[in-house]
Amino acid sequence: MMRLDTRDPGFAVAFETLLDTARETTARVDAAVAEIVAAVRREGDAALLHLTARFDGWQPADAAVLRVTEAEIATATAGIEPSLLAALDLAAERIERFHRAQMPHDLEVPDPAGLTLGMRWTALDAVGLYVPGGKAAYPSSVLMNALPARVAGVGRIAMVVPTPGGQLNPLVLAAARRAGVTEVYRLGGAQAVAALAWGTASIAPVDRIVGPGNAYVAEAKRQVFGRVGIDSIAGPSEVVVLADATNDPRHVAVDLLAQAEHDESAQAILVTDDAGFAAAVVAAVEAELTTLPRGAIAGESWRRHGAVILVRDWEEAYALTSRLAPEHLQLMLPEPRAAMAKVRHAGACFLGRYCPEAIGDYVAGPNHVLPTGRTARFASGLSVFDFLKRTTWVEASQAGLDVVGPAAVALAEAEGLQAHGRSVALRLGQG
Ligand code: HSO
Ligand code: ZN
Repeated sequence: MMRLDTRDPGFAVAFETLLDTARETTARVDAAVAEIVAAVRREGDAALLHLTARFDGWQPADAAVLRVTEAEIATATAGIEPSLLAALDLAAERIERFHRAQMPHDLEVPDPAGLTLGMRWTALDAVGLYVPGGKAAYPSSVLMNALPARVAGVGRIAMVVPTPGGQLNPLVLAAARRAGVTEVYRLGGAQAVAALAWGTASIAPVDRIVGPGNAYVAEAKRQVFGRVGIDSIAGPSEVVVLADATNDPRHVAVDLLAQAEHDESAQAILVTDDAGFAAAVVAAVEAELTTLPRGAIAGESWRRHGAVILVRDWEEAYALTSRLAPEHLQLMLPEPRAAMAKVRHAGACFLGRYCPEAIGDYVAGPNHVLPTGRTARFASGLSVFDFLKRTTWVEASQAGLDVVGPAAVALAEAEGLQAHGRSVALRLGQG
């Protein structure tokens, strides 16, 4: 864990190191992925069958087996605790409500020249959702990815999930059903991404692919980008907590560990103005680590990437936080809204002492798919906008064309584009 103090002469250099340290070393898998994508394009379903045998260790009898049936979903989800289903439902309702409120309105702009200008929003036709297999499969992430698509009005949501042990995760299926996923396939890796992008005889192609995955999945998404849209490639998760000494050190400690337990590359940073409080949090982190089931992962993350930054005042804290542009920002300060106004870059903010990030991960309503690795400087979390596109339109009358047409003719002539000029000039009664 890094300890930084803005009073130290070496602070600027140390902070730069914190900013620039890459937390993830991704293996180069581009050639292997290119081969897989090419095989799926060339052989379609046949490639999916042999690649699934090779990478997931089971041999589908034919392509029809890849599709998970309604009956299978019903059987798999039958044993789920009703209280767990109720929790999933509460989360889904709240996520839906927040995303519904995001829906934008079409625009119609009358303009002084007498034209009418507009912009219309329409949903994508079909979206693919990648869900990692096994333990990395979070039902909450299924809700967070699928519900915005559903709310935006996407008609087809095709989910792919690898099943190396042959096992489907019941709660993932329940989340998919609740979120309105229309198709589920037992398929993973680069081959699943390729199938969604290019289509096969049994899987119709989609227009955009979202959802987290391993290095192969991320690289496959990069390679099919252009053919389809993709979401941003997520890096390891991170949180910055701004907390003053009036907080309970244990609360702050577990908030930091909630991030750290995601994986060894996750990063949790505490920023505070009180050295005694910082020490108390660090001690509480160590104490909690001894009992956490994922203590080994969280401990590794905390030791390798964790940091405590001691500041002279909160203005300093806001400036440093803006430079960190964290995925998650907890503002455990007396006036969190005033604090939020001063931080320019953060994926999602959690205001006050009673607002741990975990609330946002599951049930608050805003999306938990957020920009990582300082990309909050220019990127935003997943929303309905990822599943909508805009069409602009222009309506012109003869009178309107009379006003703006001559300028278009002049510009067309300057660009040497005769037909452009004539298409306007003829309507103006010239030539
Ligand atoms: N904190 C993660 C999302 C998540 N947490 C899913 C628990 N489940 C990235 O924002
Ligand atoms: Zn989380």
